Amino acid sequence: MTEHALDHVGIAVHSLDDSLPVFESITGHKGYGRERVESQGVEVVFLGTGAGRLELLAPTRDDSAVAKYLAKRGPGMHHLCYRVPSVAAELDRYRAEGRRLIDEAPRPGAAGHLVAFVHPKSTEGVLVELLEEGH
Ligand code: CMX
Repeated sequence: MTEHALDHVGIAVHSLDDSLPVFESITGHKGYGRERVESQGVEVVFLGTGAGRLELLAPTRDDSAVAKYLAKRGPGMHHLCYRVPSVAAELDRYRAEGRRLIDEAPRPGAAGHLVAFVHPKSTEGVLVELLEEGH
């Protein structure tokens, strides 16, 4: 079995302006890479490096996945993102295991990385993001 490194933990928040200082205080890291990802209806910012990296996500539209999550569950852990050599190959593997894919093919995510999401109902209640190494 191939080992996959955790790239980041995604945390849903209502407002980056309000929540970033809280997580800067918790982690001791300054936020960086703040960016709007219009295709996902989110604005994101990252903190830290390595396996402890966090991505804060705030909705930019009422109909976005993160807005729906916040309305239903409030702020909190939203997803785990794993780095993989090939998102397409990993999607094939998940498909072969009978898991429910949100993205049938890799697509561009934050910072131009190739990503895909797997439905939390087929991964023990945790939304999984796959991110291609080097892209
Ligand atoms: N983690 C765990 N469970 C989640 C979840 C999450 N992040 N989001 C939704 N769910 C649960 C819901 O609570 C619900 O459970 P119940 O049926 O037991 O109540 C179930 O999944 C289905 O939820 P839903 O409301 O019917 O479906 P949604 O329309 O909210 O869609 C999901 C859920 C995961 C398919 C959608 O959020 C999605 O497509 N996510 C992938 C894209 C994404 O999250 N983008 C933002 C991040 C972008 C980035 O990092 O750049």
